[in-house]
Amino acid sequence: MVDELGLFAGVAEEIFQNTKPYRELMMKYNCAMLEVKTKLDVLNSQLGVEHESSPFESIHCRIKTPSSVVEKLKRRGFPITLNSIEENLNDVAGIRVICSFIDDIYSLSERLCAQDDVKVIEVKDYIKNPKKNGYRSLHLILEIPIFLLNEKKFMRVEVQFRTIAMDFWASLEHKVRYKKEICDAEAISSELKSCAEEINALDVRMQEIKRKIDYNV
Ligand code: 0O2
Repeated sequence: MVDELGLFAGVAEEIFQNTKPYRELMMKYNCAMLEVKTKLDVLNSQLGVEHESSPFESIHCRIKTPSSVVEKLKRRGFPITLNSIEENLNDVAGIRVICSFIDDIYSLSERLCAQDDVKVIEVKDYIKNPKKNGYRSLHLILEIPIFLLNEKKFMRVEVQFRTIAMDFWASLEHKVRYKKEICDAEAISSELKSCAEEINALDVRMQEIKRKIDYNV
């Protein structure tokens, strides 16, 4: 059964999807996402040459779907309008950077944040301060200028940095979170939490091995 808000959200999603202003806004988010991705690619190439190994393994970009935009605004109690998207959502444009080692996450993110056209709005360090469920990642909310035909506009982009192991964990946990009926959900959550601790211990050990190899100690 669709409630009144659900029905409204459905209509809003349809309107968003089919209007030019919405497509224009998403085009701007897409441009900002490409700007940040290029910055990360450049850093990866240069650090790769200097240190003979690239800091990230893979990079994934996505623009939130209209249904996901509407769902998040609705869930947070914000108006479902274009202005509200820009004011209230930080992750319409999202980039996920997957690194092998925790140190690479910090060196890449520090170099990105130090660039003079990047404004750091927020840093959420779920590696140093993991979520209760065991979730670990470093999240940056950045603002970056894009240059359009007749304007310069600042747009927000969320960048998530994770190790391969953290990403493996988060992908499975994401599935569990969005699945409606799960048998023994409590046991699964506690199993996942314990896996998150093991994964962290492994990330730390792998980092230490790399340090020994790099510095020959
Ligand atoms: P989806 O489907 O991945 O896009 P903010 O965006 O800063 O206003 P929010 O959304 O609470 O506030 O920020 P937070 O906690 O930094 O989470 C943003 C995103 O991080 C989430 O987006 C997920 O992608 C990821 N994330 C955060 N916590 C968890 C977690 O416990 N498990 C997993 N698997 N991912 C997590 P969305 O919009 O929730 O979802």
